[in-house]
Parts: sequence; C-alpha cells; structure tokens
Amino acid sequence: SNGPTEPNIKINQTGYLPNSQKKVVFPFDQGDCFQVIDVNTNTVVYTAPILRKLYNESTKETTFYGDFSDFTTPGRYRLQSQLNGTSFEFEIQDNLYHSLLDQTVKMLSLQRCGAELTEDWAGAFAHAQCHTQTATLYGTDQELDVSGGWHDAGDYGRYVPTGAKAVIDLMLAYQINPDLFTDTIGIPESGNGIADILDEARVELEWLLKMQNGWGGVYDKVVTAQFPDFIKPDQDTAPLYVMQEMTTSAGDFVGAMALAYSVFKDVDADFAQRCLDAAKLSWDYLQSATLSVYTNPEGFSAGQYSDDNDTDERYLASAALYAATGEQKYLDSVKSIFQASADQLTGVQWKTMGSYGTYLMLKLSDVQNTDAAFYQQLLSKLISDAEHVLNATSNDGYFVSLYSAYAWGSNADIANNGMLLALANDIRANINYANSSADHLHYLLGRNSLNISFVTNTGTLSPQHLHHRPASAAKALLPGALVGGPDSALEDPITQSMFNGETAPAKCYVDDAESYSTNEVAIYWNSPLVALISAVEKAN
Ligand code: G3I
Ligand code: 9MR
Ligand code: ZN
Repeated sequence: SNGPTEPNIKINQTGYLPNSQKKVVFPFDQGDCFQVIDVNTNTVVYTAPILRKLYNESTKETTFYGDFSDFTTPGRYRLQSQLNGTSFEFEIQDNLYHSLLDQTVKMLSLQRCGAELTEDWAGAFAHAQCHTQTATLYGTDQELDVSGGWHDAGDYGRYVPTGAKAVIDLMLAYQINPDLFTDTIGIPESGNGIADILDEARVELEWLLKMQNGWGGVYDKVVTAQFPDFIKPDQDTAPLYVMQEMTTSAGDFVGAMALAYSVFKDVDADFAQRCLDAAKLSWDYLQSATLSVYTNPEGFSAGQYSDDNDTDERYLASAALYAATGEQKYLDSVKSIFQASADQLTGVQWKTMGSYGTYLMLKLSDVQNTDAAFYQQLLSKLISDAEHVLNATSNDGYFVSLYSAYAWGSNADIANNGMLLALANDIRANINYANSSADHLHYLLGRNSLNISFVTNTGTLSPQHLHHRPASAAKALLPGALVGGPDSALEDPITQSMFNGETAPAKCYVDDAESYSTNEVAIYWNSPLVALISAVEKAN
C-alpha cells in the first residue's frame, strides 16, 4: 500500500538508458520544478520544469510530467520536487536491462515441463520430471507422448495457441537484436555455443512438433480435467488429456515452425528442416480444413483459450512459409487473405496473430522485389497497426495505450503494444515508435499509478505473492516474471472483496497469491516483454 512516506513520483524503477527519452510522472502541480539528485554525492545535477497536466481515464487521476532526457550521465539517482517529495532510486546506465533480460528469458526455463529441473540452475524451483506419462486423446483410447514444452502459467496446462505465441516472441526478440543474447543465463544448455534464448525456444518447438499428428492436424492442448491444487509439478499426477485438433492451433503451429526454419537454419540445419517439413504438412492440412472452435467439454474446467476466428492464424501461416521458402502458392494465399480480410489481421496476441504475419512478410520475405505494390500495402498495414497504438497513448498520463480497458493480463496487452511498435520501428525507423515502445516498458517497470514494478525482482517495489503453483509449493519467489496486472472486471474473490465498479481500472490490482486474475504469471506475458526489452536496447 502507498503509505504517506512512500514516494509518489512515478519512474521506471530500474531506470533509463543514457540516450533514451526520460519522462517522469508527478501527482502535483505544474509550475513547480523537479531536481535530479545524484545519490552518491547527494547533489543536484539537473533541474527541469514540471509540465502539462494530463487527464487519465484509466486512473481517474490528474497527473503532470517532467522530462530529463537531456541528462545522460550514467549513475544512480533519485528525483525530488517541493510538492511531490522524493522518488525511488534508479540508474542511468548503458546495458541497463541486460540482467533483467536474462531473468525474463530464464523465467521460461523455469516453466519447463517433462525435464528434471536441478537445483544448481533452478534453485528453489528444482523438481523431478513431471507430466511424462502418456496422455489420452480425448474421446478415444489412444495414448500419446506429448511430454515437454513449458507449463503455461501458474497452472500446468500446455496450450498450443499461447505456446506458439510465446516461442514466436522469443525468436523475434533474438532476430531483432541477436548480439544482445548470451549463452550464460544459467540453464543446462548454457555454454553450448548457442544463445540460450534459442535453446529455450527449441524446448517449446520440440513439444509443438509432438502436438502435430500424421495428417498435419495440430492438437490444441494438454491438460488435466481440472486445475490441480498448489502442488509441485511432479506431484501433479492426475490423468492427462490431449484435446482435439483446431485450425487456429494449426495456423499458429505453421507460423512458429516456419519462423523456426528461418531462425535455426544457420544454427542447426537438420532441426530447421524438420520444422519446415512440419510447417508445410500443416499448411496443406489447413487448405482443406474448416474452422474449428474449442470449448471445454463436460467435466473439464482447465484453461480454454477459445478462438472463433482462424483468418489471422491462416494468414500468419502463409506469411511465415512464404518468408521461409519464397514459394508462389504461399504468396498467393497471403494476398488473397489480405485482400479479403485485412481488417481481421491486426494483433500480436495469442488470439489475434495477424501483425506477426505482416511483419514477417516485410522483414524476412522478398515480396519487395517480387510484388512491389503488395509490399506497399503490407507496409501501410503495419504502419497503421502501429499508429493505432500510438494514437491511444496521446492523452494517457502514463504514456500507454489501453485507454481504460484494463482486462485480465493488461500488463501483457501493454507489453504486446510496445512490441508491436518495436516491430514497426524495425521495418520503418520512426523515433515516435521507438519512444512510445520504451514508454510501455517504463510503465511495466514502475511508471504507473500504483508505483509498482510489475516484474518480480526488479526496482524497489515489485510483486511478492504470485499466483503460481510452483512458487506457492516452494514458498519462493519466481524471478523475472511479469504479473498479469490490473483487471477491472474483478474476476477473483480477492479483487471482488477489495474493489468495486468505482475503482479506477488501472488500480484494480493486488499483490496476493489468491488473485489469479491480477497476479498470475504466464509464458506468453513474459515473452513480449523479452522482445520489448530487446528492441528498446537496440533502439537506444
Ligand atoms: O474481451 C473482453 C473485452 O471485450 C472487455 O472489454 C474486457 C473488460 O474487462 O474483458 C474482456 O474479456 C476478458 C478476456 O480475458 C480477454 O482479455 C475476460 O473478461 C477474461 O475473463 C478473460 O480472461 C482470460 C482468463 O484466462 C480467463 O479465461 C485471460 O485472457 C487469459 O489470459 C487467462 O488465461 C489463463 C488460462 O485460462 C489458464 N492458464 C493461465 C492463464 C493466465 O491467467
Ligand atoms: O489457478 C487457476 C489459474 O491458473 C487460472 O489462470 C485461472 C483461470 O481460470 O483459474 C485459476 O483457478 C481458479 C479457478 O478458475 C476458480 N477456482 C479457484 C482457482 C484458483 O484457486
Ligand atoms: Zn510438467
């Protein structure tokens, strides 16, 4: 809680890169000035005015802001003003987000399923092999080996739509800024000569390959019928079920596998070829499969991830395969989907994957040479996707893009929007996209109305009580994990007891392990954060 003695000045609690834009949010008046204080010498090193008032639908507050972008000297600082008091300490440093980046990637490693996690690298999250028994294909007596991959979140489900989104993000994070990624984050593969983020991506890709059947269909998920208690992964021995193949999952699968071909072909050619062959098989399957929509059958209540539109996934599939192969039939497919349904092709969320397809066409394919007119249409589309996000930030007191729509996983919506701006910036360098992309990271790391850095083990105030089965069972804090964040729909008993319809949307958050709608963590929430950090480091 924000007691009177706690700082009320909102900054990125980790800090800022020396040459990046540096904005700060104040609760009190313009006209005042603020100072940057070097905490080692306790001297004022920079002074600037407190500026324009901003209205916040999302927080129901009036805020003001300051800008100290011109101050670039590395060091450790705090901010102060007469009316606003003092801020938490933060750094200005090159490479400032490197250790955070390693932690956010390693969060996915700690979600590994099937493998033993040993204490030397997993610490309190060590556990014996889990979920290695065969799973029953729902509605049949067929038993399948679908071991491996990552647990989705605070639960132990493994879902193709979110797994594919997460692994695509990791590969894009790497591809945007390969030099950033080390081979030393502390996972079993560290030191093997391959960036750990690619080793981690491969864990999920190998699992996805097991989710494909002989005719190219892709099963949707592996679950137990109900969510288990707060037990360790290896204690969860309830029967596993593989749920039916879905066209959305097949499209996601093709997108991930075709991108894997492009990313891994110089790393491990045999593996890359396996991915490409698998992608082609499922693309062929999709050409004669009609939309299937998942709903939990009677007796099942674990994660559902229902998606009733597969247009964006089909588009992603064709785009990723065109980028990988240059074959005309994939371009024809991309074009025909684009021409018929461009309005359904925006998004980088598990359910709306279209912008990934557009980005891959622009970034990795040769469409600029083969079809210059279509290239321009694709470029306009990605720019318009980015402009849409940018416009949403223009009246927001915290410089983010959700208006007042803070739903379950709002922090991931913010990370995804920041990543989308970064992808557009990667294609067409634009300082406004780069700055706004970084603004989304600054929100997540503390420059928000709650004054919380939403990633564990970062900044001064960060979540301590995650909704996460391994963390509860181990009585430990999972490092480098982005929590879901404010959810104004109040979808768990804790937030229902604390807040009501009057509560500002962006304030409906509680650091409580029972608050599954605001304080859970998830692979596909961390993954856009990884990509966002990668892009921010690259742009500054
Ligand atoms: O779509 C509406 C939107 O129109 C409306 O404006 C907004 C208002 O708050 O709500 C939006 O719907 C929300 C939807 O997510 C989309 O964001 C629903 O209220 C909300 O119930 C739904 O939450 C999903 C949640 O599962 C419950 O089904 C989350 O997106 C999804 O991330 C979460 O996923 C769970 C898995 O089931 C199991 N594994 C963990 C994972 C993370 O919590
Ligand atoms: O613990 C579950 C969490 O991992 C899921 O994301 C969430 C989504 O539905 O559900 C949680 O499980 C809760 C269930 O939905 C309702 N009863 C309480 C469960 C948590 O203790
Ligand atoms: Zn497991």
